[in-house]
Amino acid sequence: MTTYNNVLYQTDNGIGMITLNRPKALNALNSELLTELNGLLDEIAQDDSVKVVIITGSGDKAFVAGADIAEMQNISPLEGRAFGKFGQAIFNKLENIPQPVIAAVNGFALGGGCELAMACDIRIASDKAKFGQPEVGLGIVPGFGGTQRLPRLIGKGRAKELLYTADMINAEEAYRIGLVNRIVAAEELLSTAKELAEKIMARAQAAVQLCKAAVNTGMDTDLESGIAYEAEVFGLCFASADQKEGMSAFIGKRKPNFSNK
Ligand code: CO8
Repeated sequence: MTTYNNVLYQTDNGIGMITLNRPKALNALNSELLTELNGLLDEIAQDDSVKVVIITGSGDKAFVAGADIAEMQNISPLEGRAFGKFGQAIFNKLENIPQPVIAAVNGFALGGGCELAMACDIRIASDKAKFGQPEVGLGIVPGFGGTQRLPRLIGKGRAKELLYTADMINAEEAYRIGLVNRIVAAEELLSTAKELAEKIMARAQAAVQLCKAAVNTGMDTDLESGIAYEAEVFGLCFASADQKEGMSAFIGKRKPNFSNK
C-alpha cells in the first residue's frame, strides 16, 4: 500500500479504515487530498482482503468541512468544471467500489463533506455531527454530486430546502430526514461503525457486494431494468460456494461458515 500525506489508512481484520487527515483545515478537500483518496480507492477496490471500508475525519471537530475554499477562490470557469468533474469521478468510484463503505461522521460534514458522506453506503453520525450544503452562501452550487444525491436520499422537497437556505442541521435533524442511518455518542462512533462492519462481514461477501451493485444499478435506472439486473445477480449467487454453505447450514440447523468464494 502507498503511504499518503492527507489520507491515513489502516486495515484491521477485514476492515479498511480511511481517515481524512487535514485537521488544521477541518479536513477540507483540496486537490492533493482528493488525488490521494482516488489512488487509495483504486488500491482498496483491488484488495480482496478488505471486506468493509469505514471513512472518518481526523480530529474531534470535522468529518470534512467541504472542498477547500482557499484553493477554489480564484479558479477559472474551466478549472471549476474540471475540479467538479474530478471530485465527481472520485465520489462515483467511492460509491461503486465492491466493498460496502460506512461513513462515520464525527463532526462537520459540509458541502463536499456532506457529498462525500452521501456517496457512502451507510452513514453513522456522532451526536456532534453537523450537516449542510452551504454552497449558495458562497455563490456556487454543490459540485461533487450534492444536487443529485441529496434529493435521491431525502426527497426533492427537503433537499431543495437545504440547498436553497444553506442551513446547517444537527445530527437529530439529519436522522429525522433520513440523511443518516443512526446517531451515537461521539465516543462510541468508531466502535459502532466497526460493530456494523463486523456484522456485515459475517455474511456472504459476494452476496453483500452483489446487493450493493444491484441497489446502485437499480437506483440509476427504471424499475423494470433494475429488476432484470437483480434476476441476473440472483442467478449468479448460485455459482458461489457461499450459497451452498448458507443454504445447507440453514437446512442442517447450524451457523454458516462462509469461505467468501
Ligand atoms: N476550505 C478551506 N479551509 C477551511 C474550510 C474549507 N471548506 N473549512 C474550514 N477551513 C479552515 C478555516 O479557514 C480555518 O483555517 P485557519 O485556522 O487557517 O483560519 C480552519 O479551517 C478552522 O476553521 P474555522 O476557524 O472557520 O472554525 P470554526 O469552528 O469557527 O467554524 C465551520 C467551523 C463552521 C465549519 C467553518 O470553518 C466553515 O463554515 N467552513 C466552511 C464550510 C463550507 O462552506 N463548506 C463548503 C465549501 S464549498 C464545497 O464544498 C463545494 C463542493 C464542490 C466543489 C466543486 C468544485 C467545482
